[in-house]
Amino acid sequence: MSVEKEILINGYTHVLYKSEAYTAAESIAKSEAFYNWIDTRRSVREYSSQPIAKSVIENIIKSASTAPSGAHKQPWTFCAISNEELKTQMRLAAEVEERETYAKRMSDRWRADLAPLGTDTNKPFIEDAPWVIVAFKRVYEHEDNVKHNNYYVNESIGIACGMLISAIHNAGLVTLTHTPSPMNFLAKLLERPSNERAFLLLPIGYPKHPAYVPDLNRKDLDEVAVFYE
Ligand code: IYR
Repeated sequence: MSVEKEILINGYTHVLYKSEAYTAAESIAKSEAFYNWIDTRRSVREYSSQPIAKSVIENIIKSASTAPSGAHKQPWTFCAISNEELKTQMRLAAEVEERETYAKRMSDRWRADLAPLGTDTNKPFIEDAPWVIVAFKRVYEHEDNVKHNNYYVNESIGIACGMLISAIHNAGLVTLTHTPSPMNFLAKLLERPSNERAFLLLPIGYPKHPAYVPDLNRKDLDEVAVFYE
């Protein structure tokens, strides 16, 4: 049987999807190897200032931008910052918010939940890491001076950030998800347009040597999954 390279659906071209042809055994082996590899990822808070080639950052962002998104609007802008002055300004502004958050916005329970992770109001990683990425969600787009809301914006950028984190791990680098709250200072500092809202700040670099991470356990499969067979 000959297979068409492309077909029309609703008048729009659909191209043939080339799937990876693995045997069942290969799929089992690959899924296990992937799990074992991604299970080595950790959020790291201590960074070396060793530089990273810009092309690595570009590839990481291109990988994130392959994420599925609502109506394929790709409602994200990834700002990559290596400029020392900007990183210093971001650190200072983030620490102002964090001091307020830790002192006044967090409940006692929240502070207690964070204690094992060793987080505090100091954010040296924003300056120490050679690159910082700030992911902005694009709430709407302007077309002919009309605002068009994007769809499932939080879901879309959340998935893209997950893929960004995996791409960072794949490159042998480390990151962490920093969520200064509120984050409006980031849009101001980076002069972003009014349709963009800061979503997540991620330092990217090599870990300091030695670097330490909290002694955490991950939930077992039966705590995170329910099978209906
Ligand atoms: N927003 C702060 C505090 C913080 C909150 C949670 I929930 C964490 O899991 C870790 C830190 C920060 O980003 O450091």
